[in-house]
Order: sequence, then C-alpha cells, then structure tokens
Amino acid sequence: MEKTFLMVKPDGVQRNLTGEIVQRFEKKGFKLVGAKLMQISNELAEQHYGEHKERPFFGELVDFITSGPVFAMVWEGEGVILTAREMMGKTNPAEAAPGTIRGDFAVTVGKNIIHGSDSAESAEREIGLFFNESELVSYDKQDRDWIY
Ligand code: FUP
Repeated sequence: MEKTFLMVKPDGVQRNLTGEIVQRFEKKGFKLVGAKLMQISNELAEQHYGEHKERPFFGELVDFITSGPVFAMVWEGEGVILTAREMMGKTNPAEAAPGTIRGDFAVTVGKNIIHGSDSAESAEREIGLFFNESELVSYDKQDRDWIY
C-alpha cells in the first residue's frame, strides 16, 4: 500500500495543531503506521531540504525547521501522497483554499504548518531519512472494509 511522509512543523506543534492534523488524516480514512515527536538536527534538516540548497531562503528554512520539535509521521492508503497534498493546500497559505490545513491555519509561506512528500520518490527518500524500518508498524484495522 502507498505510503507518504507528513510532518507537523515547529509552528504547528507550538500552536497545538498536532491533534487536529492527525485527526484530519484519520477521519479521511488513511492509516497511521509511524509517528514520533522529535527535534531535527541541522544535518537532517539540510538533507531533507537538499533540493532547496541554492535557494535564498534555504538558511531560514533550516533555522525554522530546527527551531522546535516537529511531529513526524508515516501514513498509508490508496493515493495518500497526492491526496495528503490536496488536504494540506498550496505551499503559500495565502493561496491555499479554505478547508485545507494551510488554508485554515496558516498565513505566511515561511510558517506553513505542515510538510508532505510531493511524489513517490520523495516519500521513499523522506521516510528513509526520518524513520528506521523497525519504527514502522504493519497492522490490520477494522474500518478498512468500510473505506475500500
Ligand atoms: P512544499 O512541498 O509545499 O512544502 O513546498 P516547497 O518544497 O516548494 O518548499 C518547502 C518549504 O520552503 C515551504 F514549506 C516553505 C519554504 N519556502 C519559503 O520559505 N519560501 C519560498 O519562496 C518557497 C518555499
């Protein structure tokens, strides 16, 4: 089954949005298979945001994502990578539709509450960066037959 990496950023944790965000993906019908509250090191932040290394905001991005705890998660479900991106809304919260996480809770692009993998390749890479194999749980859920 398809998996994606989602992360409540430091602003989301500080603003007590972790539960609300977990609940949205649970209610949608996706399955949580890994989660941890963690402090990201500078090294991990630079690896995670490697594709933005040459961008002018790279330094700020690394400072922000390491500025406090994040809630890292792996979610599973049919089409979860793209659907989670839809549920997050556009990168710039000013353009994110109401009803999306960024549309409902964020104002500026620098502090946009949540990260989500944008493709199968980045999902695999990011899950591998943040989680060990042993931290991901494989289990059956009773609601599955009512979702699929
Ligand atoms: P997303 O995949 O939606 O998180 O967006 P990007 O990978 O394009 O950007 C990663 C992060 O960089 C965003 F969450 C916020 C930050 N960013 C800026 O601070 N300024 C910009 O102009 C673009 C992105």
